[in-house]
This record gives sequence, C-alpha cells and structure tokens, in this order.
Amino acid sequence: MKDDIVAIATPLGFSAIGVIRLSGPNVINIVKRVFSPRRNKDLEKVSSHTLHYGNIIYKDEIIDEVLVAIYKAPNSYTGENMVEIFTHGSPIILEEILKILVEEGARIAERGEFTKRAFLNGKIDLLQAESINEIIRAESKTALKRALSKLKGEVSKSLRELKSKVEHLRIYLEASMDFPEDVEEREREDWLRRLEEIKREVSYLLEKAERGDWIKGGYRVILVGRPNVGKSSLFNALMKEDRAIVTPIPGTTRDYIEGELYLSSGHLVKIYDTAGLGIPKDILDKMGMEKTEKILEKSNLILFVVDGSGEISEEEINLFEKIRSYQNKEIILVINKVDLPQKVELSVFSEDIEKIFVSAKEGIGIEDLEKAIERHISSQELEDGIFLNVYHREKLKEIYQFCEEGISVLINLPQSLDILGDILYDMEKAFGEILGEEVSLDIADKIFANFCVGK
Ligand SMILES: Nc1nc2c(ncn2[C@@H]2O[C@H](COP(=O)(O)OP(=O)(O)OP(=O)(O)O)[C@@H](O)[C@H]2O)c(=O)[nH]1
Ligand SMILES: [Mg+2]
Repeated sequence: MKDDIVAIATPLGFSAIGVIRLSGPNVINIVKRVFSPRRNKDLEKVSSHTLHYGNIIYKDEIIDEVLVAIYKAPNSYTGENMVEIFTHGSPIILEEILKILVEEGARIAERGEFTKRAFLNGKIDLLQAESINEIIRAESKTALKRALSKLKGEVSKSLRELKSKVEHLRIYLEASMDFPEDVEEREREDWLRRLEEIKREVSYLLEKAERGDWIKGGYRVILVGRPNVGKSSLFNALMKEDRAIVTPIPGTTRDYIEGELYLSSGHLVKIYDTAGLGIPKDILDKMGMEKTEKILEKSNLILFVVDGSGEISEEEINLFEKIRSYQNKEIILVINKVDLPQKVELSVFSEDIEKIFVSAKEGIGIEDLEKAIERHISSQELEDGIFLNVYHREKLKEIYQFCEEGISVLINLPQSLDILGDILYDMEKAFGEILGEEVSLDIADKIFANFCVGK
C-alpha cells in the first residue's frame, strides 16, 4: 500500500506564491482536515481538476489564505490522488503548512518521488521521467527543446521500434531453432541484413546521444596557439570581462580557464583559455601544455590563434597541422593583433581553412568570431541530439556489442541458432531496461536521486 507524500514544490525564498504538493490515497482527506473553504463544501466530493479558495487553519489559528487544487486518481501527474496548495510565497508559511500536513499523516517526499510514482504507475516511461528533470535543469533553449521532445516520447519511440525489430527477428529464429540444418541460405542472409540494420540504428542513436551531450553541457570551444599570441586577451574579449591574466610574458597562462557564454541564438558555449603550446621551458609549462592537450580532446571547435604582427614559425605550422589532423574537430584560424602592422605570411596555411581577423585588444572582429562559432554549431544538426544518461548509454553500447556478436555468430557458426537466440533475448532485455519496462530499481533510484524534492 502506498503512503501519502508531501513536499514544497517551489524554491524556498520570498516570492509571490509558493506551492505544496501531496500525492497518495488519503491526501484529499488530510488536506480537508486543515482546510476551511470559503464556500461550504466537502473536498472529498468535489470533481477532479478543480480549484478551491479558503484558509489553512490549524488549532484554531489561520495560517494562510490559499488556493487548493484537487486532482483525482488516475488523472493526475502521479496517477494517484493529488492536492496542490498555493500559498503566499513565504518560507515560514510553507514550512509551517508542511509541518502541519506531516502531523496529519503525510510523509516528506524523497527527491523525485512524485515523478517516480508517475513512472511506477505507468504514467510515463523512464526516459520521460528523466526528461522532466532535464527540462527543469535545462541551461539553454536548445537543451530545453531536446528535453521536451524526450518528454513527448520521441526517443522512447525509436527505442521501442528497435526493440520490436529484435523481437521479430527472435521469433523468426525460434521457429527454425529445432531444425537449424533446414534454414536456407536466403533466410540467413535476411537475418544478417536485419541485424546489421539494427546495429546501424543503434550506432546512430549513440552518435545522437553524444551530440545531446554537448547540447546539454554546452558546445566546447578551445583557444590554442603558441605562447603570447593573445589567447587570454581573446578569451576576455569573448567573455566581455577581464577573467584571464594577460601579460607580455610568454607562458602567462598555465592552467586552463573555463568560461560560459550564451550566444544570441540561445546556445550555451563553454570557452577554454589554455596554456600556449610549444617547447616547454620548465615543468610548470609542461604540465600546462599537457592539460591543454586533454581539453583539446574534449572540444568541439578549435580556435587556432596566431599573432598577425609576427612571423609564423616552423613549430607553429607543425602544431597547426597536428591539431588539424584530429578527427571530428572543427577548426578556425584566428589572426589576432590586426591593429598592429602585419607581418604574417598566411600562405603557409592551406587555403581552405576558415580565417577570421581580430584584435582582442581593440575589440575588432569579435562579433564576426561569435557569428562564426554560431555557424559551426548550427551546421552540426544540433536539433538531432538526444539525452541519455550514462547508465542508458552503457546499455546501448552493450546492445551494439550484442549486434556484433550476433552477426559474428550468424557468419561463423551458422548452425548455432540457440546462441543467436540468447543474444537477441539479451538485447531485448537491455532495450527494456532503458525504457524502464524491466526496471532495474537500482538504476531507477539513481536517476530519481538527481531530482529536486517536490518533483
Ligand atoms: N596590439 C595588440 N596586442 C595584443 C592583442 N592581443 C593581445 N595582445 C598583447 O599580447 C600579449 C600577450 O597576450 P596574452 O593574451 O597574455 O597572450 P596568451 O596567448 O594568452 O599568452 P600565454 O598565456 O603566455 O600563452 C599582451 O601583452 C597583450 O596585451 C591585440 O589584439 N593587439
Ligand atoms: Mg594566456
């Protein structure tokens, strides 16, 4: 039997209104005992989805003037009876009413317990449950859009479709399992084709999840180049504040510095200023450069900065070529210090590389650079990212492995249909776990533990 839970659903602070939420079989009765409606009525008899005005009264004392919303099972967020009390937004009032409701028999909800109940009552699947948290925590418009589409179940839908493809394949297979020697070559080829298609789609989803990652966490842009070309100055110019130390001494920046920037398109960008790359002079230099290389691996876009007032060294060209050879990374060549007489010979760089001219010191070309970053973001089909948590992503990787194993069994051990059947069965199970059909409660608990109370 489920108990009755209660929580303050709005952030604690002074605000116009505050909301207290309850869910469980007896919550309407609990609230009824402390609520005195303006017009005489029985809260337990009113219809679902109605709003009622009155006072919360406890031990003859009026605590607050409130609105009470009643939702009846199963037509509520959690699928249970629910009540929302809209109070004045004072933390003292909210805490007081919460205390009263606990005294009347409700229990303080755990983190995410409302959504967990919605999930356990079959109102939403696990991915949708998670998307609710992502909506609350979305840090950019794009992230919000992705989370909303997950709530609508678009990700779940493609996973369910894939799962049913696996199921079909397994059913076919089981029909032939007793007579593996009778399976025709044509049939085997058909299975192989299907498995390969599933594998392709799984890998596509994994790619989308990777893209979803940066939509959520921000697109990572890194400033690299040899010492003293003006990376920190450029970082400050982009951030529009003096964050990083700038000096004429090469090797000023040792550790990397991270800054967050919202572009006018609503994209969140994380910008990293790093230690200049080159031949280290000392151990600190060396450590700084190692860190730069680490950040390089995680970045989406590299701004390779050169000093337009100087000459490009051999070492700098090598560095550029090395960075350019990194896979899946976009790169822009930023020529800085255009306010000074220019000595740089740009023909040493290949022609097809995108070039932007700026002066970090004088603020010239900074907007062009921002626009260029925006262009790179939108060219990456960012609408296409999905959010998967680490547990689900691991499961999806597992499924990918299963696909490979299955394909290998079909090719190398064509008689061992039972092995293939087991693999397909495990695949289905893994899909079910992502969708929360086969709940590993352990994982569900971890997911809900990330929620805020009241959600
Ligand atoms: N004239 C001019 N000077 C600049 C410009 N940008 C940077 N500088 C100067 O170049 C020097 C080095 O600038 P930083 O921003 O510290 O260079 P950095 O690339 O971060 O250097 P490290 O941290 O040592 O790798 C400073 O003296 C800056 O004032 C520019 O656009 N024009
Ligand atoms: Mg610097």
